[in-house]
Amino acid sequence: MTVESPKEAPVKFPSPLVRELRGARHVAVLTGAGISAESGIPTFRDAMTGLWAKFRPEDLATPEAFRRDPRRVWEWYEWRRELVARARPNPGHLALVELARRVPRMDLFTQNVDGLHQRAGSRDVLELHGNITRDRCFDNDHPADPGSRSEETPPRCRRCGSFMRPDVVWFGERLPERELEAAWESAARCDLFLSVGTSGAVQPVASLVDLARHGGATVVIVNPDASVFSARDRIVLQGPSGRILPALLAETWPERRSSP
Ligand code: BJW
Repeated sequence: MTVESPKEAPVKFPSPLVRELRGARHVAVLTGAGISAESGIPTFRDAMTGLWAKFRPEDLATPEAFRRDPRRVWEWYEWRRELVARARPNPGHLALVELARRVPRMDLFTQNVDGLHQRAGSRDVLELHGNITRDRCFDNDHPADPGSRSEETPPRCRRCGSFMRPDVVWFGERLPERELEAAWESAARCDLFLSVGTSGAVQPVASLVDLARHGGATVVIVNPDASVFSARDRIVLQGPSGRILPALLAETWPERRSSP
């Protein structure tokens, strides 16, 4: 079933979804760039506004690109860091903080590197692709010296002299083991899996939704773009997450408006 959400009309959800969410013991949530779009952070693959509308990923988000032109890659990330620093969590991020209070167990794993879930108040967020606000060195993964950056662009590691780079996962790099294992375990065991604002184009994270389906979870997809929905998806909520998620919570727990 598909729920479409025209811009201003109130969103109505199928009652089986509301019942399943209300009764869920373990909810797993996967987020992608779309959840931060309403905070003003461009997604990667949206045709006109996406971060890669002007650049090819292999020119910027690979170790080879960094080796080829470290200054160019570093400056792209510095520009994005400024966007992130100015951004604020939106109602979609805040709804997930609230959802975690409503269900016995909720695991939140994100592909985003912007830290907006944590700034909204979510705890124990599993960052599968790292965090753009941190640096580590290219050759040895030494963390950045909290004191000061060296003057060069990119700055140099104080310990080994190699270039610093953002602490994110580029194409061809391994995802952090602890986070990936936890996400795998959660997707396989949850009873409801919520996928929010991701195109599902990037592995291995894209496989989590299949894992959840095979494990018997109810899979719910939230995205304004119908092309990401698969025929296997029983419940799709078409619209921006900053609108859909708060409305879903309000309908599932109507009593929460009057609770302190
Ligand atoms: C809204 C909205 C609104 C808009 N509300 N929604 C198997 C098959 C084929 C290839 C591979 C494979 N396994 C691995 C690969 C290779 C590769 C890969 O997946 N390639 C594909 C392109 C085919 N994967 C890797 O290389 C990964 N590493 C790996 O597998 O290592 C193995 C290994 C083993 C042993 C030794 C060494 C290695 C690493 C992947 C790293 C991805 N990194 C990036 C960059 C991070 C740093 C940075 O930020 O710069 O992560 S790429 C980029 O894509 C970023 C994102 O996290 C990721 C996913 O994108 P996301 O979040 O889905 O964004 P979009 O833009 O695609 O979609 C946004 C969605 O939001 C859209 O659908 C909109 O409609 C929607 N939206 N507004 C809700 N308001």
